[in-house]
Amino acid sequence: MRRRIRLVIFCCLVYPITSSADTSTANLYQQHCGGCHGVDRLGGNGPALLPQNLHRLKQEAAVQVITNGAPATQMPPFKDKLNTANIDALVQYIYQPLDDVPQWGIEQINASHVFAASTDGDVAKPVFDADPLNLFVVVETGDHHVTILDGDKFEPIHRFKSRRALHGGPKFTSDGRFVYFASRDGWISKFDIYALETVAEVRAGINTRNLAVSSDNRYVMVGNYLPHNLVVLDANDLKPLKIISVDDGIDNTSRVSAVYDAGPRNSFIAALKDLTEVWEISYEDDPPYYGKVHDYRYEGPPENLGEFPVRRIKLDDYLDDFFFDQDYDNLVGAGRNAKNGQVVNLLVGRKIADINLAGLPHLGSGISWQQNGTTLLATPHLKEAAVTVIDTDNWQTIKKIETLGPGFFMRSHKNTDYAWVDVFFGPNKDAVHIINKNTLEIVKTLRPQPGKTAAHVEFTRDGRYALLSIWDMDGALIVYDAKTLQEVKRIPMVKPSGKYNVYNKITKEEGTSH
Ligand code: DHE
Repeated sequence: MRRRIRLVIFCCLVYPITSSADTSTANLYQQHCGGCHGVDRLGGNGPALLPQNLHRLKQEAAVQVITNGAPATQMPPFKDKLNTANIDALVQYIYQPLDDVPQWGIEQINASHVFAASTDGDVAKPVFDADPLNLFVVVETGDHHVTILDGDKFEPIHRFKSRRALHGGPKFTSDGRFVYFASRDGWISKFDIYALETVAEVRAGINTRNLAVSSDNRYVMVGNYLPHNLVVLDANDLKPLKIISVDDGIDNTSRVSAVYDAGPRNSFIAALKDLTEVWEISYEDDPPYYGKVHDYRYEGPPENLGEFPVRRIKLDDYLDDFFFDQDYDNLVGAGRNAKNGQVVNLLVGRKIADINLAGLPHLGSGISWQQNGTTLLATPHLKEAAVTVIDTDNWQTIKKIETLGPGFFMRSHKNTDYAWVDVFFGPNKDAVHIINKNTLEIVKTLRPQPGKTAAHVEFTRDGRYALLSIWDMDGALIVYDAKTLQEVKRIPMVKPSGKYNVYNKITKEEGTSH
């Protein structure tokens, strides 16, 4: 019988270690794993380690991950610190169910909610002089801060403490005034850029993937690893409106891999980890009929029961990672262990093509541009030293550009001839390639700070400058002239991860993530 969301007290989120585990393994876990995966196994910088979140990973594979690390993640190898018996014991430990599975329902979300109503909308215009649409929001993961940077003068105008471990791109309201952040431990924060103040916060999950904001600025949707659900928040005050449990209506639940706004369709699209399905959730007032909706799936005020219906698009394989084409008609993505990528057409609701995309793109890493009347898509790979370029007319790979190593991020802008791609992993992590979008050749490889990871580029609103991060506690944001490729300025920052230009984000510029 389906388990309804139950209430539990907050302390079980902090100390629910299994009583059955022997103390020495529990100590090992705390010593080596708890710092990232949570002392309670509920996730932190790393994902939650519970049987219900691990069922796609066989136990032998888990032994390999602990021994050798997980490619393309922050998971290091432990083979020099732990012997085989220790690793086996840890695997047994993380596949043990917790005595009490923590729940995070409407009641807990409401109890976590903070809303500073007095600062919301009181300020009619920005409290600073800079162009509010050419600001950069820079996430500094090194000390959990965010910097608001003037994109004309390249000077910080404000810096504030964020929640721990923000991950994924912050999302903006369509006028660029408000920005929303998600932390890996479920905190959603809304920041007023005009007033330079955080106006609302809520904890929407225990272990969260990311958030999306509806194009009509009314809703925020949060995708969670734990619980297995999607949470709809009111975008104004971040109050929870509805929880949508992610399940197949029979017995299987799923983690959410990521959720995105598909503005032209007035819907959110969610990629799932444990079901071979993609979900579309309409946010229209008069939503389309997607078929019978199971009432048990929802928690929230009764008046929201019929809203946010789910369309389940069934696939042959998992779709862990995807990006949209520029029209939002197609999803292009791949499963974590898939041999091929797939194109899912949202109009007809099924896979329409297989594509040669085996090396796993990082979510949101794909960009597009026009060439000779066709739209090209390009993405780096987490498992392959290459950038794949695809012609979207026929979904054929027209070129694999060899790089010095697997990469995380690729960025461009319609006003530049170049696309920038990092080499995030391996001995060349300090290298960044610059690719000519017309010839599809690497024209230059920069090494801005030898030995230090250089990654994630974002352009100014006019595309004249490219800003690149040095991912180090003693790091920097480096501003390049996007035409001459010469360094213009270096701004010290504490491990700046992503940076997001307000104008490029709200106009859905083709060279950046949406
Ligand atoms: Fe990310 C975006 C998933 C590891 C930094 N990453 C995203 C998004 C997803 C995702 C779902 C899109 C969310 C959005 O913008 O709405 N990331 C994953 C993974 O599955 C993976 C491989 C393993 C994991 O730990 O979850 C992973 N990501 C990392 C890192 O190790 C990085 C480099 C450092 C960190 O902060 O954890 C990292 N991811 C980022 C950044 C973005 C991102 C900076 C936003 C890019 C953008 O320009 O939009």
